Amino acid sequence: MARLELFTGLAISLILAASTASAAIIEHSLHVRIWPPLHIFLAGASGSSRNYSRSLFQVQNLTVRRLCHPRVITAVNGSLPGPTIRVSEGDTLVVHVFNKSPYNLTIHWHGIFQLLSAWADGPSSITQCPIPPGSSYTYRFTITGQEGTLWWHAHVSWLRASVYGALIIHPKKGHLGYPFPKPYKEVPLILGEWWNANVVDVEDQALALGVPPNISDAFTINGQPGDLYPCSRKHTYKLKVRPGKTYLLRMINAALNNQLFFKIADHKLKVVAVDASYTNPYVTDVIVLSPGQTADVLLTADQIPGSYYMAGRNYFNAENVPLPFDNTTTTGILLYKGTASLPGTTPKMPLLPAFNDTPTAHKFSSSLTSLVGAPHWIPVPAEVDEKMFMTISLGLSPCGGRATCQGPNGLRFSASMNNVSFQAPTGRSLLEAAFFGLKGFFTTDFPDTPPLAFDYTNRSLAQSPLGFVLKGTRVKKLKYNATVEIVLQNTAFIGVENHPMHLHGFNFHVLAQGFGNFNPANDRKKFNFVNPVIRNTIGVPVGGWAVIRFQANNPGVWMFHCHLDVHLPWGLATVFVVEDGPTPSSTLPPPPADLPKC
Ligand SMILES: *[C@@H]1O[C@H](CO)[C@@H](O)[C@H](O)[C@H]1NC(C)=O
Ligand SMILES: *[C@@H]1O[C@H](CO)[C@@H](O)[C@H](O)[C@H]1NC(C)=O
Ligand SMILES: *[C@@H]1O[C@H](CO)[C@@H](O)[C@H](O)[C@H]1NC(C)=O
Ligand SMILES: *[C@@H]1O[C@H](CO)[C@@H](O)[C@H](O)[C@H]1NC(C)=O
Ligand SMILES: *[C@@H]1O[C@H](CO)[C@@H](O)[C@H](O)[C@H]1NC(C)=O
Ligand SMILES: *[C@@H]1O[C@H](CO)[C@@H](O)[C@H](O)[C@H]1NC(C)=O
Ligand SMILES: *[C@@H]1O[C@H](CO)[C@@H](O)[C@H](O)[C@H]1NC(C)=O
Ligand SMILES: *[C@@H]1O[C@H](CO)[C@@H](O)[C@H](O)[C@H]1NC(C)=O
Ligand SMILES: *[C@@H]1O[C@H](CO)[C@@H](O)[C@H](O)[C@H]1NC(C)=O
Ligand SMILES: [Cu+2]
Repeated sequence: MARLELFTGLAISLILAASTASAAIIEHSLHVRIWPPLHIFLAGASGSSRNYSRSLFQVQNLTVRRLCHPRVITAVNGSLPGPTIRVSEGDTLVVHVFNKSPYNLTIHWHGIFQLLSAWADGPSSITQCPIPPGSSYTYRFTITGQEGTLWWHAHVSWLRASVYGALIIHPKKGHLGYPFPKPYKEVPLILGEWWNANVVDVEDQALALGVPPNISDAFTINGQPGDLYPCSRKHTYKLKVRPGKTYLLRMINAALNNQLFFKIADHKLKVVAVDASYTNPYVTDVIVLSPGQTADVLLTADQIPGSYYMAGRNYFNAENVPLPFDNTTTTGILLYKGTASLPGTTPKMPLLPAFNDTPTAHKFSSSLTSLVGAPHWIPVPAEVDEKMFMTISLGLSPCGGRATCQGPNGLRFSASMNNVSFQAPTGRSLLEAAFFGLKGFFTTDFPDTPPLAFDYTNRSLAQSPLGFVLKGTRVKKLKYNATVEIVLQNTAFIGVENHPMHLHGFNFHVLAQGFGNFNPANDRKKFNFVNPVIRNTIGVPVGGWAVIRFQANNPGVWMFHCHLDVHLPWGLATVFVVEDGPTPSSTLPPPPADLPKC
């Protein structure tokens, strides 16, 4: 029997109905908070007219001064980060993107379901060919069944280093509102990564040589590195707060290659949602975000009025990797109104976790649970149609072409899932190829299990020849509405590392996660079927595993990939091709007329 504690604080006992029941629910006594109180849950309004929100993105060169020098970056509407988009759940968003940059461009709406609008998802070569310089494309999609903090970013080469911004979905007017007291103010807080060099050059150089790329020079908060870096006093984000008030920080990790710890000196933080899914309130002094992840965090200005640093730095967890990493610290200042920041006084600095503090990172990510009954909450799909076991590996591949690679034995660094290193198609996007039935762009033989079972996380695998991998454009086909369970298993080829795996088109439930090799006999018992966290990006623990479930209720072509931009072009990706359903409302419409051509 499960003990359910109402949001109101009331405690009741409830046997969960058979629809979501599983052995685990019945056997274990669980403490579950449910929101909203049942009488509110039964209420509800519905409108039929649709609201449009139109936006224009001008993407072009921008010269900004950072770390003592002027630099040219690619940016949207002349700002870093780009503009924040605010919509209400149910709205249709129309964004005209004009590419005035010198690079091929696409924009991805990270975490948006894109129900029947896969053509607007954005990953280059997957759902569209890129928008060439001097051209434009209009992204058009309706946002249904989700609310909270998401974001948009470039999904081609490394451009998202500076082409990113917040996408905030408010609850529909007249609906339930937030499952927590309305905050005094809402503040986007975007963590980013800064390069002094041109990021496209950094990526091109690394891929030409087949070696890991150069590292970044700074981290940023809302585009500002903060005053621990040279010449950056003026480039420090400041948040002024009123004593006693509560602020909703809409946090996003937009960094390319680094997971980050974040703290504010002396202040507790309360997580109320991640990846635009409400969570049980989780009080912590540290936030841990992988690239791609978001968190809605309540901050109450309840300390002695003064100034406090907020700070972020690397959670660097790669083992056996003698490479340098960005070990710098970004800061912003939390300033209580009415307190002058006196010259010569420095704000109080939080003590950040050690770079390799995996216990802290794991405690954060494994403590999050979904808020049962909150708006858009859905139960875990009970029946599983497709069971997959996917290894996630670094490795080495043939150098290819006439290039000469500087990786071990003249090979190139690479990455794979189930021993397939993903190769993007050329000439057409996968979605066009799937939609029009074009042959020769992909095969549907992505394996459900790795070709070989081995001791996946044994550290002596580092130099194993089994880490050799070939490229292929192999996808997994799914019937409309199939429920999919995936065991994600990291391997120790080259080295172990936490990989943030991001699924396009769907949210998933995270049933369990752990270290070492997944052991079905023991680890299935740990599955949370009651209130597992719901997200679109999961940091698969370093040298460990995670299990996710989702329902393929959206026809289209959906990428599933590592959100570290160092691993994505190495091939750490696969693709789901979800078939149309039986009705017009489960059938993907044809592409818009302005879909870019290759
Ligand atoms: C459109 O917006 C109006 C005003 O904000 C709101 O009352 C209405 O419910 C919205 N309609 C839909 C379908 O979201
Ligand atoms: C971007 O800038 C254009 C003008 O250059 C403006 O019309 C548009 O509203 C801006 N977009 C956003 C989302 O702020
Ligand atoms: C934009 O920046 C790139 C790289 O710095 C440069 O090659 C290009 O000439 C610039 N384009 C314009 C229109 O300024
Ligand atoms: C990468 O770093 C190396 C060593 O510091 C430097 O020589 C090279 O120019 C850098 N590459 C780019 C594209 O900035
Ligand atoms: C960061 O790395 C540099 C170069 O590897 C090193 O000199 C420095 O001491 C490191 N700083 C910290 C805070 O670890
Ligand atoms: C890892 O593999 C090596 C070589 O096969 C073996 O000797 C060792 O016992 C394994 N380590 C563990 C922890 O199982
Ligand atoms: C992966 O495939 C390559 C090429 O076929 C093979 O050499 C290697 O042993 C395979 N590794 C694993 C772990 O399956
Ligand atoms: C898809 O599955 C959901 C719930 O699992 C069900 O309500 C819906 O009817 C299904 N749709 C189709 C077309 O099978
Ligand atoms: C830009 O995209 C086109 C079409 O996909 C492709 O042919 C071209 O090589 C790309 N350019 C660069 C610099 O990647
Ligand atoms: Cu990765």
